[in-house]
Amino acid sequence: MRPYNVYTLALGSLTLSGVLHRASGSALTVYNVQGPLAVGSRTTTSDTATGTAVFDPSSGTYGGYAAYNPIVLAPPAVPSGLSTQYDLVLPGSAINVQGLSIPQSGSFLGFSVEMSVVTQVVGINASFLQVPFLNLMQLLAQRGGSVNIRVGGNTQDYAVEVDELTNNRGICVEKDTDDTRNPTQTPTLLFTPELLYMLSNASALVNINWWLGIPFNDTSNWRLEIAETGEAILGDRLLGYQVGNEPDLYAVHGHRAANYSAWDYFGEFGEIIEAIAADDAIPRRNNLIAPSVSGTWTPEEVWATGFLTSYDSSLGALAVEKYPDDNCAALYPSGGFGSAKDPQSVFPNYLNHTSGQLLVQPYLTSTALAQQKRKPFYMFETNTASCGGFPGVSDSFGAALWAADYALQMAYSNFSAANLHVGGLSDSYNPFIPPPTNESMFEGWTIGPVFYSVLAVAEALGSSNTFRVIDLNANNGSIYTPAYAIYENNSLARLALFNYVTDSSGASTVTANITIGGGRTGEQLSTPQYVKVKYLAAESVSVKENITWAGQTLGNRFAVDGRLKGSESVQTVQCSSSLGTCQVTVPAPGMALVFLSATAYQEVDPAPSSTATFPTTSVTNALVTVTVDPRILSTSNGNGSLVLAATDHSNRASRGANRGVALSIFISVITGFVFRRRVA
Ligand SMILES: *[C@@H]1O[C@H](CO)[C@@H](O)[C@H](O)[C@H]1NC(C)=O
Ligand SMILES: *[C@@H]1O[C@H](CO)[C@@H](O)[C@H](O)[C@H]1NC(C)=O
Ligand SMILES: *[C@@H]1O[C@H](CO)[C@@H](O)[C@H](O)[C@H]1NC(C)=O
Ligand SMILES: *[C@@H]1O[C@H](CO)[C@@H](O)[C@H](O)[C@H]1NC(C)=O
Ligand SMILES: *[C@@H]1O[C@H](CO)[C@@H](O)[C@H](O)[C@H]1NC(C)=O
Ligand SMILES: *[C@@H]1O[C@H](CO)[C@@H](O)[C@H](O)[C@H]1NC(C)=O
Ligand SMILES: *[C@@H]1O[C@H](CO)[C@@H](O)[C@H](O)[C@H]1NC(C)=O
Ligand SMILES: *[C@@H]1O[C@H](CO)[C@@H](O)[C@H](O)[C@H]1NC(C)=O
Ligand SMILES: *[C@@H]1O[C@H](CO)[C@@H](O)[C@H](O)[C@H]1NC(C)=O
Ligand SMILES: *[C@@H]1O[C@H](CO)[C@@H](O)[C@H](O)[C@H]1NC(C)=O
Ligand SMILES: *[C@@H]1O[C@H](CO)[C@@H](O)[C@H](O)[C@H]1NC(C)=O
Ligand SMILES: CC(=O)N[C@H]1CO[C@H](CO)[C@@H](O)[C@@H]1O
Repeated sequence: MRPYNVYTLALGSLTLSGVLHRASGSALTVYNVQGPLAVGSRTTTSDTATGTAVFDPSSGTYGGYAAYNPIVLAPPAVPSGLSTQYDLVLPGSAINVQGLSIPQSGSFLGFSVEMSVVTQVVGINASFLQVPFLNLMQLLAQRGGSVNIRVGGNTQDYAVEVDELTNNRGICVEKDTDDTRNPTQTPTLLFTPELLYMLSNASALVNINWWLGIPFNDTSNWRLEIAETGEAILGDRLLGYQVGNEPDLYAVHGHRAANYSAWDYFGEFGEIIEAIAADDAIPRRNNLIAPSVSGTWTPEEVWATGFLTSYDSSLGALAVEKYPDDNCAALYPSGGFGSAKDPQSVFPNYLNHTSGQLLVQPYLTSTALAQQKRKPFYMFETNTASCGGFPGVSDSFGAALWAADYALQMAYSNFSAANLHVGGLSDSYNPFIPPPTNESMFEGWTIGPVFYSVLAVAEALGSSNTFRVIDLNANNGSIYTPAYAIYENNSLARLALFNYVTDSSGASTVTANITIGGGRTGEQLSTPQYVKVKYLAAESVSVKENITWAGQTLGNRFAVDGRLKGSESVQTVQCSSSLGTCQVTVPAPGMALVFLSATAYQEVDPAPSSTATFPTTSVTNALVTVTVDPRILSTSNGNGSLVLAATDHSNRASRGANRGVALSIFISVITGFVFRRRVA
């Protein structure tokens, strides 16, 4: 691994001697992560990356970017009376199972990228894509078939599409810095169609599909340009348009009158539908996504307006947005949110099965209604906590277990997609984040533990779009050891077994005794001779580092290029034919993904040699030069104009090397793209 540079060492010394040490007690409080912000009275419970943080080693608390906060909390104590062995007697055939979900796709768990952050994570413009991003997405696409990403958030409502940006720096999105009007500090974003070309070019390399949002701030002057250009440029890659982002917070944010209600939203939605209908440049009129309420209004309040009946033909999907908690008081100390929550005391809220169940409960009526209306139902934006997340919680291994459990709970509850929010450097919950711009010459990316949840869920739900999920209420309903069964094409294929407990002694390792079939009529499947098991593992729920999926890791902070490192380790568990059981252990903490048949396993296990990612090649010192292997590009999804048929890889590598030390990781990406264009 590359040595850390000075910045990292400075951070390291602060963290290790100072903050980290105190963090092992319980009273550590991390406030003002983002620096003071001048805001109005109430602000936001949803997330927008705003402001910049100042790294201030002289202060008692961490003042750097929340995305790299060094806080490590104490894991909760081992619960008493944990039952460490339980039976799972499961029908092999779905015919004998009550309550399975609707069929799910491996892209179920995707991402929501704040519009203002898209040029940090996806690319700068259409010819400058972030290779670590492509690699990460490719890991998911290989497992789940495709990746779905929503580009939007608070910033989408004030975004303006323009032909050209005035301070042309080659970046396709720009903040209008003169704009001080917005009370939540949601910046006005200016973007060019190049943004959409950029997304399209990413989709030509990796199987990524996109959701966008139509700005909704100005009902007398709809800005439909994104819908006009979006589909023309993205074609089938465009999944739909969100119309209204958390309208239930518009009043609180000062974006509408204080009495703004679900009825007002209903009315405005009707108006934009008319505007779209009158716009010949928008070919599809059935792909709108609404109402995206965040809990201030219930979905029922919106349904009560007749929304679903009135707008049936315009709606492609229904959606809500929800974070289980918020860290607003810490983020906006004078924002009227009361006193800041202590991350240590909220940590246990994420470390049990109840969290995901409570999160989906308010939506069960709506997911059933959505099925009746034949519309998918999405959790369009979510993560551990709004207003930046809780440092030490949102970026812990515990959050990875939480997000995987929550996602499978949503899948079981008949949601059809869920998007983990990527908010930027001011947030501690990012699934992935590039280094700050001024560090991009030296550093790699940083992975949030919740990225591993997406990887695990993509594997659990596979790529056949036939997977159905059920919460097994396992271990007599223990909140610490939930388990899900996943059926494919009516046959039991996989199990996801969790253990939220941290116990290095091994005494809390849980064993599931799995029996399949059990003599039921019509059962094709019985307990197999062996099962394959992949573990999501780390030392404790508190750690941010050394997290592994099937023995491989993406790397620690600033060390990620988007490829899994180390050799894959998949356990083979022999089953007992005399007892008819397979005993699978789940470490404390950890998650086990159990593959119950050779087919179930082979489907998601790309042979390492066929792992089609975009390799980076280290050439000089601490610098990394990125090259894109043409064999990989030509076998990757899509067949866009950027894809090379064949080129000599060594040639490419030497081109990178020739550019020498002054080149950043990103410049090399350009080399790749420019080069491709020349030869294409
Ligand atoms: C699990 O299986 C083992 C070995 O067959 C047995 O000793 C144990 O009692 C079983 N556990 C439960 C909870 O049934
Ligand atoms: C894309 O960004 C790169 C890197 O900043 C820049 O060199 C290039 O000119 C930009 N392309 C366009 C079309 O602006
Ligand atoms: C909506 O946003 C646009 C772009 O930021 C701005 O020009 C316009 O004045 C806003 N309209 C309202 C009613 O807020
Ligand atoms: C809501 O408030 C606005 C002024 O802020 C007022 O014009 C309007 O009549 C009010 N609507 C209702 C339904 O009270
Ligand atoms: C489990 O999680 C729920 C919901 O987050 C929380 O209210 C509860 O206190 C947690 N239970 C324990 C024992 O930590
Ligand atoms: C999900 O939908 C299926 C099929 O309609 C239904 O049987 C099941 O009860 C639903 N699950 C939940 C948790 O609502
Ligand atoms: C990057 O910016 C941060 C925050 O302003 C600063 O602490 C750090 O030293 C800078 N790094 C470099 C290499 O300039
Ligand atoms: C299962 O849980 C219930 C309620 O928590 C409890 O009463 C019962 O004793 C438990 N059964 C076993 C076998 O542990
Ligand atoms: C599931 O069914 C589909 C369609 O019948 C078939 O193409 C696919 O191979 C099946 N998958 C498995 C694992 O049986
Ligand atoms: C991660 O693993 C490495 C190598 O095993 C070890 O040196 C390091 O201390 C670990 N880091 C943490 C935070 O556990
Ligand atoms: C890709 O595009 C090339 C040229 O446009 C075409 O010849 C080739 O058949 C395409 N391949 C696939 C797999 O679509
Ligand atoms: C496949 C694809 O969308 N290619 C686009 C990449 O971006 C350029 C603009 O820079 C477009 O011209 C291509 O069509």
